[in-house]
Amino acid sequence: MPAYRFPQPPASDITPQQVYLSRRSFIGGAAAAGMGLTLGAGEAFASPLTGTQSAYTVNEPLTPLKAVTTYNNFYEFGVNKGDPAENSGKFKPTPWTVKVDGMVGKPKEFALEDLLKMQLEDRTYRMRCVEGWSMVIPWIGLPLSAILDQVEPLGSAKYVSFETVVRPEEMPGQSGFFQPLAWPYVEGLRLDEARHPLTILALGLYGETLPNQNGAPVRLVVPWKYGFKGIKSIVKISLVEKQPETTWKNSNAREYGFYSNVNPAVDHPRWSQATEQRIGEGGLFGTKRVPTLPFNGYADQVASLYSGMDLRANY
Ligand SMILES: Nc1nc2c(c(=O)[nH]1)N[C@H]1C(S)=C(S)[C@@H](COP(=O)(O)O)O[C@H]1N2
Ligand SMILES: [Mo]
Repeated sequence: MPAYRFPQPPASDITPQQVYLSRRSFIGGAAAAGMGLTLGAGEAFASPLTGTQSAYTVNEPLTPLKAVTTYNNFYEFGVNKGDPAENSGKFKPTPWTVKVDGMVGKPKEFALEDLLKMQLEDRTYRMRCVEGWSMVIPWIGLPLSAILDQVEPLGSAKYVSFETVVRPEEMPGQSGFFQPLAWPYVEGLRLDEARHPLTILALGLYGETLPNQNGAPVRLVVPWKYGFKGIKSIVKISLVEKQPETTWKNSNAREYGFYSNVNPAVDHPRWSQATEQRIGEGGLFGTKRVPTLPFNGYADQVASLYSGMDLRANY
């Protein structure tokens, strides 16, 4: 990632977030349908996506929807934080299929409709970007393990690799003179990380299908790792034997490793990882920083995956 800069938190006087919050509080109540319709009029909630409440969810102030959808990293649409929202209008997230192949008993192509029909869950997660900022985002998605179970991984499969779509016609960052990364964007997890119940494929946020800038129509979310592991607009998932290549490690292996677990004790070579700025908190030009937690606060659930591992060597 380019030089570190303090983010400028967008204003938080956002009605869609309030609409979402009111709608959530009605879920399960008899008033849901009628009130939802009233609140949704003229808003982006004409086709709300809902999931069952999940135990894997944090109860912390949500980052305003406006910030979640205008302060993004998605280099296929440009390298500046505002680029994905501004340049992703031509991107077509439907129709869509995700191909799951490799060392599996039953390779399968999942149409977006198949994914949307699976058991979706509401998952509010803390998200930590390696650049030093964080958000709290109410995702809707499904455990990645549900997909993996369907394709029946073979004993030889040890890792899972992921690939983003390549569409220079629709993604200006893939067609310009300056190509910041090699495409496709690729990511990977160890199979046990991929199967961990916290790991999800997100299909929506704030009660709506994913905006293009957030990785429509389907992206990975691994809340105990730095944000760049959360690969967007996924077209392929492969079960493999060897540790897969990952985009940021390929781009700069000294600064970005395969594991990328959030770790306040291991600095990035160019800056400390001890604290973070919650986007949208502390006023328009707020620079208030809060401590970063080991594994982004999910240590109780995931630390055992790495027992006996040197987390400084495996960054
Ligand atoms: N394909 C692709 N996926 C990507 C990126 C990218 O540039 N391309 N950026 C990553 C980074 S660095 C972060 S912090 C998150 C940001 O997700 P958000 O914009 O939904 O908050 O997406 C990740 N996934
Ligand atoms: Mo990031």
